[in-house]
Amino acid sequence: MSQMPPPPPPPPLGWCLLAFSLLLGSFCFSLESAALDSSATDSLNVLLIIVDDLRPSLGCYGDNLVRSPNIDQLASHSVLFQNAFAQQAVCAPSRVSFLTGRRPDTTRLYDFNSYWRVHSGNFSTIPQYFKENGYVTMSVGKVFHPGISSNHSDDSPYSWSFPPYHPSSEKYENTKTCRGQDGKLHANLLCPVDVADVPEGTLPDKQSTEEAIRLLEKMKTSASPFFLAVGYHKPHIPFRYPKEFQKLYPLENITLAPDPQVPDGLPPVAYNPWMDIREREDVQALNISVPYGPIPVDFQRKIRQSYFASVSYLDTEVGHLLSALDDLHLTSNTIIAFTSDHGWALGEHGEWAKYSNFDVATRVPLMFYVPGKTAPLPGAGEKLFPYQDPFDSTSELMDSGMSWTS
Ligand SMILES: *[C@@H]1O[C@H](CO)[C@@H](O)[C@H](O)[C@H]1NC(C)=O
Ligand SMILES: *[C@@H]1O[C@H](CO)[C@@H](O)[C@H](O)[C@H]1NC(C)=O
Ligand SMILES: *[C@@H]1O[C@H](CO)[C@@H](O)[C@H](O)[C@H]1NC(C)=O
Ligand SMILES: *[C@@H]1O[C@H](CO)[C@@H](O)[C@H](O)[C@H]1NC(C)=O
Ligand SMILES: [Ca+2]
Repeated sequence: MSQMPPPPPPPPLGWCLLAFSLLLGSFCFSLESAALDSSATDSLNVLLIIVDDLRPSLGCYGDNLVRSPNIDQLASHSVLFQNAFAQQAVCAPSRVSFLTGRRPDTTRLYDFNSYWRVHSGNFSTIPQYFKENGYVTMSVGKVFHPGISSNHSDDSPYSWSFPPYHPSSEKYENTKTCRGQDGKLHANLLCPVDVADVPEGTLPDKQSTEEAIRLLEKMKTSASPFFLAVGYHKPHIPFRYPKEFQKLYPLENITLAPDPQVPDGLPPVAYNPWMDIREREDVQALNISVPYGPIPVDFQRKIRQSYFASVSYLDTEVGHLLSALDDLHLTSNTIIAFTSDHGWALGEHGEWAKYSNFDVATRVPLMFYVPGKTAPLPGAGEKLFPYQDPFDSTSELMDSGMSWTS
């Protein structure tokens, strides 16, 4: 792999299409009645939806419990990758890796403490590549990890045409806004809320959807194509979500992980003691032993319930966003990429949260909708997609795509 991406080539479609045009099908996005007219526009727009800590617990990945009708609907028009794995189950290293198309060994970021442009190499990013090729690039919510790993600016000005948007209510995420059993407000892990009662009367992902829709409305009449990245916060902890979503998952319907015990002989290095969960007030009160726990089984069920409820809340926000795209008649000329920065263990082998290298923590949903091109795979794919090298891997994938359809 070369140190820098190749010089900007003429094709306007960008990495998603280039790297993932391995499947060529033909269909119309059923939500949008307008017939596709490939001559209507030269450059497709790109909507990248990047979710925080979402494992593929989604209907479209065969989960029978989780309600995710909007993401499933997107999946039904997309190429869905069954074997997509993040490079590392931690936000900053994973995001810097896939946004630069380089492994953590190259970006030299395994934590949160350095900015790749000064620490390892002045690598271009996917949005930067679009920006340098005539796109208006926009960031809403958590796209780059905040802090020094993106120079406290989400890699501005290199990646974005104007300053990224962050929802104002994000600052309350870790404060005492969760009603506990004692009737008082706590900084809990489990945090179903009445949205009317929380500070500002809204939640970060709702604000991000609203801002993204505002930007889409603005871009509708723009002469330039756009690359809009929308970074959703849920289901990242705390599980702070509108409480009505809890009703979708009655506790009596929630099972434990199929293998909830820490296995005998597990090498300690393979295990991560989920310290971020332990810091929450409701978990602290359980006095769980470090490093292995266990978490009491009724609380395990509650964590799973709240994770799934957060996923359904997220799904609703994705639905609002995609409906707006449709209402604005942009679905016929916008590529939609949907993914997450890593997964999350929900009690499998006694493991919780991210950080480990088990599949549940590293596997991510990944799908691409390309107007007029994509259709779901006829069967589950077997190939690994290691999140690498979007700039460099085009020719091989293009060839296999061509032969697949012929
Ligand atoms: C890093 O790359 C950007 C463009 O990709 C360029 O504008 C900037 O000058 C470079 N910085 C250094 C230190 O080379
Ligand atoms: C990081 O941000 C600081 C402060 O805005 C700026 O002076 C510096 O040039 C940025 N680093 C790079 C590599 O652009
Ligand atoms: C809970 O499980 C029961 C029994 O399988 C099922 O009938 C019911 O629909 C489930 N409820 C929900 C909300 O999934
Ligand atoms: C917490 O658990 C430890 C043993 O695991 C015990 O010694 C301690 O007294 C407990 N503390 C509380 C507050 O229950
Ligand atoms: Ca994350």
